[in-house]
Formats: sequence, C-alpha cells, structure tokens
Amino acid sequence: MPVTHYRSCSLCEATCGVAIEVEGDRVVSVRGDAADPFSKGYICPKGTALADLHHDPDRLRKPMRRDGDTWTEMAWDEAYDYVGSQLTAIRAQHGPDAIAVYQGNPTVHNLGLVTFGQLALRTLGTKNMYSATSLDQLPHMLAALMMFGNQLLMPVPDIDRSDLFICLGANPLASNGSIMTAPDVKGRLKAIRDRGGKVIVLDPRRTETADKADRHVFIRPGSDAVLLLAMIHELFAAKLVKLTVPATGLEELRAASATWTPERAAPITGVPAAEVRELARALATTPRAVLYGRIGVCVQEFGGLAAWLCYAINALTGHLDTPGGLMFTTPAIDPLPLAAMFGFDGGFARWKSRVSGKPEFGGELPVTVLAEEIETAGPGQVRALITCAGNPVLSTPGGPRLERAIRGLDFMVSIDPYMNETTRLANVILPPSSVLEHSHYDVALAAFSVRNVAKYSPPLFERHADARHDWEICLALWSRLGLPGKLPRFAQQVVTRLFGKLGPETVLELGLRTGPYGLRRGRHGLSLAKMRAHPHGIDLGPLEPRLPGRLGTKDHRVHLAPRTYLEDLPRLEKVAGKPQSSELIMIGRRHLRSNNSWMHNSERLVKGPDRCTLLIHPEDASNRGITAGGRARIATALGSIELAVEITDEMMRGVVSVPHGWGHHRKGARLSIAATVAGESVNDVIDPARIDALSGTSALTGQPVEVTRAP
Ligand SMILES: Nc1nc2c(c(=O)[nH]1)N[C@H]1C(S)=C(S)[C@@H](COP(=O)(O)OP(=O)(O)OC[C@H]3O[C@@H](n4cnc5c(=O)[nH]c(N)nc54)[C@H](O)[C@@H]3O)O[C@H]1N2
Ligand SMILES: Nc1nc2c(c(=O)[nH]1)N[C@H]1C(S)=C(S)[C@@H](COP(=O)(O)OP(=O)(O)OC[C@H]3O[C@@H](n4cnc5c(=O)[nH]c(N)nc54)[C@H](O)[C@@H]3O)O[C@H]1N2
Ligand code: SF4
Ligand SMILES: [Mo]
Repeated sequence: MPVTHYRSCSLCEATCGVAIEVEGDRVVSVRGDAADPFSKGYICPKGTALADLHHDPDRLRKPMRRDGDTWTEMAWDEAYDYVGSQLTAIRAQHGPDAIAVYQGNPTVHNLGLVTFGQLALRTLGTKNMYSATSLDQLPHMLAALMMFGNQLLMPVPDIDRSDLFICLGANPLASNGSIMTAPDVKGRLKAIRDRGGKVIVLDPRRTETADKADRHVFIRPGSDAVLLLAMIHELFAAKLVKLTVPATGLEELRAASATWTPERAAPITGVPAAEVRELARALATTPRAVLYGRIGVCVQEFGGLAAWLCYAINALTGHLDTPGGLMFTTPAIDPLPLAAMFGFDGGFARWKSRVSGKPEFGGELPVTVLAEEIETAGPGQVRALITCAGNPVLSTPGGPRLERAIRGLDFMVSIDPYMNETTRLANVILPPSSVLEHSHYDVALAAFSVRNVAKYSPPLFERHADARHDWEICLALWSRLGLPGKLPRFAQQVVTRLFGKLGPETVLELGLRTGPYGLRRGRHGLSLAKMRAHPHGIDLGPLEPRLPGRLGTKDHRVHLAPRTYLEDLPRLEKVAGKPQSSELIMIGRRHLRSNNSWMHNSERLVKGPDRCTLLIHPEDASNRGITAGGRARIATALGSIELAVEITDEMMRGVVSVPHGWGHHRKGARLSIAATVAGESVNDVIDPARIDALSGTSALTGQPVEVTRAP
C-alpha cells in the first residue's frame, strides 16, 4: 500500500508543499499538496524531480577518494580522519587563511547546513570564506545593512495586496521568485490583474513574466541605477515624494538625483522620458504599489547603486512597510538572532582581500578573487579548498581559470552528492544523505516569504545507516579541525558530540519557542510538536508593518542615502557619459526546468529542445549572417563558446541572452544524463574582472561579446 507524506520542496525559494507517495523505498509519485495553506497545490516540474534526485544512480552514497584519475570508496571515519589530517597539516604549516571555503546556493535550502553547517564552516578561522552571495543577492544584503541596519532585513513585495507590481530585472515565471518566497507567482500576478491592478516588467528581454504583464518595457542592461535616479528625479520634480517611515537622507537623495532628468536618462537606458515619468507617477499615485528588483539589478556593474535605489524608491513613494508595498516579514523563527549565533555577522569592508583589495561582506570575500588568492604566492595564499553544495567551476565567471587554480591546490574536499564539474577536482568527496532523508524547515526562506508561514517536514526516508547528513559531515570535520588554536582537541570533540546529539531539531525548537509566535503566545504557541501536528504547514497571516521596531540602525530610522552609495555616484556619471559600444551585450536567463548547474541529470527535466541556446534579435542576427537553426560563436577576450541560435524579437536590439549552468562535457564528472545535453558554460567567456566596484559582486550580466556565425 502506498503511503503519502507531506513536505516542502526545497529546490527553489518558493517552498511549495508536495505530497509524495511512497511504496517501500520507492517514490511512486510527487504531486502538489492541495492542503498546503501557502502553495495550495501548486508545484513546478522541478518538484516532481525530487524523486529523480533521490533515486539517481549517479548520486554518490559513499565517501570517495581520488588518486590521479582513479576514485575509490572510503569508510566515513577513514575519510574524516584523512581529510582532517590533510587540512590540519596545511593549517599548521601555512596558517588558517590557507584553507578556503566555498558554500553554494543549496546551503540556503538545507536546514542542517544553515544551522550546524554554518557554525562549523564559518568558525574555521579563515578569511577566505566564499559563497554564491557575491554572484547573487549581495547588493540587496548590503542595502539592507546600510539602510535598515541588518544584512538580513531585506524587504519583500507584498504581492498579494499590491495593485501595481513593477518588476525590474527578475523573471519569477521562470525562477519562481527570489527574495520573494511565493509559490505560484503566475497565479499571484494574474490575481493583481484580475482585481484591476497592473503588472509592468522592465527587462532587456520580453520574458515569460513580461508575456503575462500589462506592459513590457525594454531596458538596456546595467542601466537600472540611471532609470531609478531619473524616476526619483521625477518624484521630487512633481512633488510626489511621500515618506511614511522615519528616515534620514531625503535631501541627499534629492541632490543625488538632481541632474538625472528623464531626458538625460533616456538614451542611456533606452526607456523614453515619457515612460519614466509615467512609471514614477504610477508608483507614487497607486495606493498599494511596489517596485521589485532582483538579480538583474544585482549582478551588474552598478548592482550596489541599483539595489539601494530599488529600496529607496519604495520608501519615497510611501510603499515601504505598508500593505501592498515592500514589507518586512515576521517569521516564526527569527533568523536575525540565529544568524548571529551561527557566526554570520554583518559588516562591510572591514578588511580587504590580500591580492587585489576587494571588500569583505558579512565575513566573506567576493568569489571573483578566489582564483587569484589560490594562484598568488605569499603569506596567506590559499592552499586548500572546502566546497559545500556548490559548483563554482560552472557558476563563477572565468570558470576555466578557477579550474586551473584548483588543480594547483595541495588539497580539496567537497561536500556534495554529485561528482560534478567542480567536485571531480577534489581529493575527497563527502556525499550527504538525500534530500528526502533529512528533515526540513525553511529557516532562511520563511524570512522572505510574502505571507508569514511555518512548515516542518520530517525525513521521508530513514537515513541509511551508512549515510551522513550534511550537518553531521560538517561537524565531523570541525571536530578534527576546530577553531584554530582556541579549543583543545577533546573539548572540540565534546562540543561536537553534544551538537550531534541535539541535531538541527533543537535549533528549530529553540527558534520556534523564542520566536514571535512561540512562548509569548502561551500554551498554543508554536513548538516543534505543534509543527509535527500540522504536516501541511501553518499560515500565520499576511505581512504586518514592522518599522521602526525592526530596524537595526542606531537612530531607528531608515537611511535613505548612506555615504557608501553617494560616494559611488561619480562612477556612474563617468560610465554613463560614454558612447554606447557597438558590440552586443550579453545577459543571462533561467528556465523553469533547470536549476543553476545541478539538476540536469534528471531525464524528465532535460528532455525536449536544447535549452542552452543563444537568443538574438532578428536584425542583429541578419547583420552577422546568422540564420535560424544555425550556430553562433560567442567570443570575449577570455575565449569563445559555440551555441545553437534562436532568432527572436523578444530580445532587445543589441542584447543577446545565454543561460548559465551548462557545460557538462568536462572529463571526469559523473553525470550521465547531463552529459548527453552538455551545452556550454557561459561563464567560460564572462570576465571575472567585471564586477560592481562598490560591492565586489560579479557583473554576470552586461558582458560585451562578439557574436559571429559559426563556421
Ligand atoms: N553567468 C551566470 N552565472 C551565474 C548566475 C547567473 O545568473 N549567470 N547565477 C548565479 C547564482 S544566483 C547562483 S545562486 C549560483 C549558483 O551556483 P553554485 O551555488 O555554485 O552552484 P549550483 O549550480 O547551485 O550547484 C549546487 C551544488 O550543490 C549540490 N547540492 C544540491 N543539494 C545539496 C545538498 O543538500 N547538500 C549538499 N552538500 N550539496 C547539495 C549539487 O549537487 C551541486 O553540485 O550561480 C551563479 N552563477
Ligand atoms: N527554474 C529556475 N529557478 C531558479 C533558478 C534557476 O536556475 N532555475 N535559480 C534560482 C536562483 S539561485 C536565483 S538567485 C533566482 C533568481 O531569480 P530572478 O531574479 O527572477 O532570476 P532570472 O530569471 O535570472 O531573472 C533576471 C532577469 O533580469 C533580466 N536582466 C538581465 N540583465 C538585466 C539588467 O541589467 N537590468 C534589468 N532590469 N534586467 C536584467 C534578465 O533578462 C532576466 O529576465 O532564481 C532561482 N530560481
Ligand atoms: S516552484 Fe520551487 S519549490 Fe515549488 S515545486 Fe518548483 S522547485 Fe519546488
Ligand atoms: Mo542565486
């Protein structure tokens, strides 16, 4: 008899409820859980692939050790001891900074990794901490720190109560939303239109989201800060500024926008002046409205400025901390104290990277400096690397250089279920238990959810006796490495054993009880037992105003114009004045059936047409003799890749689009299905030196490329 289990899908930020039917040790079906109060039965095709991940024969089940090209299985204790002794020796000889850590995106979706994993990896005493943050949301976190006083206080669009949703540099119909946890964004956007509201998308590509909007406006890549300054200029000029939160910096913001008339901005952004005025007016005069910016505004040369201005413009139009606007959540487990407890401290530019002086953020360096920190000799040189839940050879710009650097390391260990393009370079791979073998609670994502919700998922399958959870692996390594020089070895082991006994459930219990819906609500407050009794999750209601109480700024005000940003404005002036280049500009794209670099080993997801293609406007194609069904070479100073071409007027003229996370032909990876749909890695040709100079975030979008017809 099949048994149905309910849990959250942890594959993207939407946190949909799934109903998984199991017979013995096989998953029979995965469906949307209609009783989940948040997702109400919605799932995307990736949700179904949870079964594929669990049963994938390519998924590693035992620690693996590489000698040359040969891999052999190891027992866990043997593997831990070996990795521990290698890393300890490197640290003893070269100091703690010689060990670098890279944490990838799935970390955020894994309860064990956001709790004990952080504790273990962030307390190794190395300055060489890296993660996907600097390829992603760093500018939003920086703006949250600068404006609201805590890097985790990123406000989210109150999409369900908004009557105007301006979407800048995000494509939630493909991505399912980001820093906006909202299952079924498509349905939620439709609801806006059904209640008479409007959805407007500004994007260099007429995306899947734009197709469902009232209006789509092309915007030139990298020009969002200019657009936003021009909108802010118009707000001041038309006396439409309406502050509803305690704030400082209004006059500085007025001054900063003074020269950015919509007319001046138009040739830079490609957005006509009349359109800018209309957008500003609509945002200011619609009582419930929001401007939502996401990765397109972050991963560009002016990502810092653009992310700041996205928040600022909502504040200026009375849409910060108000229903239908950009709001702060009240999650059942408050991640702010938790993050502090687990070693994630806020701060910016407290130190600089050794080789090229890039700023630290939140205790991490931008991943763009990892290769040079490995390759440049001298005190503090990186000699060993720990990767966890990441694939930086494909996901970071200049992947081939990073690969070369990694090959020169003394030692590398990867905590990852797959032998992928990065982990195949490791000396040891430590594969964690499967996604269905551990418990789950979206500690991180519930804090960015458009409704306050709580859901606990117990493990669906018992962990195999010879499997280890991510957090157990992290703790085991920590017990062998520990805080450099701070704790005696036996104390480390005692601490680890204690945490090992407690498990992440203890953190949940503590978080729920001390959180806003816990003990202070008395007998009926949230606890782990209560969560277990509600397997579909608990709805805690719509978002509520949180200011000024929630602010972490010393003066309890929103800082509209932090100096960090004002000092970066001259850089924008300089670049904005330059004539447009005649080269094509490349942007990225996501597909609903893909997930960064790592779900291409699911047959059901990758079947169908080639998705790793170049999108190009018909005129740009014909100017280059590129024809439909043909192939094109995309070249930069770093090299070139060749891809099949799709000619489409959904692209802005002068802009081409290539997705990331492909390139599965590399020798030595064990991804048998992905290898049949290999594609090419766009990060082979994206220049790692292109960054947002303010924040250190990689400028993944806006790369100038030469596109020619492939012979
Ligand atoms: N050109 C370009 N590059 C980009 C982007 C872009 O838009 N354009 N996007 C960037 C963004 S936003 C991101 S977040 C990064 C993502 O880049 P990364 O975080 O470096 O890598 P992923 O492709 O997400 O690979 C995730 C890895 O984690 C493993 N994994 C999955 N689940 C688990 C788990 O539970 N435990 C462990 N230990 N491992 C697990 C998978 O097997 C896989 O190897 O890519 C960035 N790179
Ligand atoms: N199916 C699927 N879902 C995912 C992922 C995935 O790989 N696949 N990845 C997950 C991750 S790690 C993340 S971070 C989120 C990201 O979630 P989103 O931010 O929604 O990501 P994208 O779909 O890449 O949308 C970015 C949009 O910005 C546009 N753009 C590019 N450059 C510019 C620019 O300079 N200005 C403006 N205004 N727009 C620009 C692109 O055309 C694109 O439509 O998605 C998550 N969800
Ligand atoms: S939208 Fe995200 S959370 Fe929902 S089923 Fe798809 S991958 Fe899972
Ligand atoms: Mo991301």
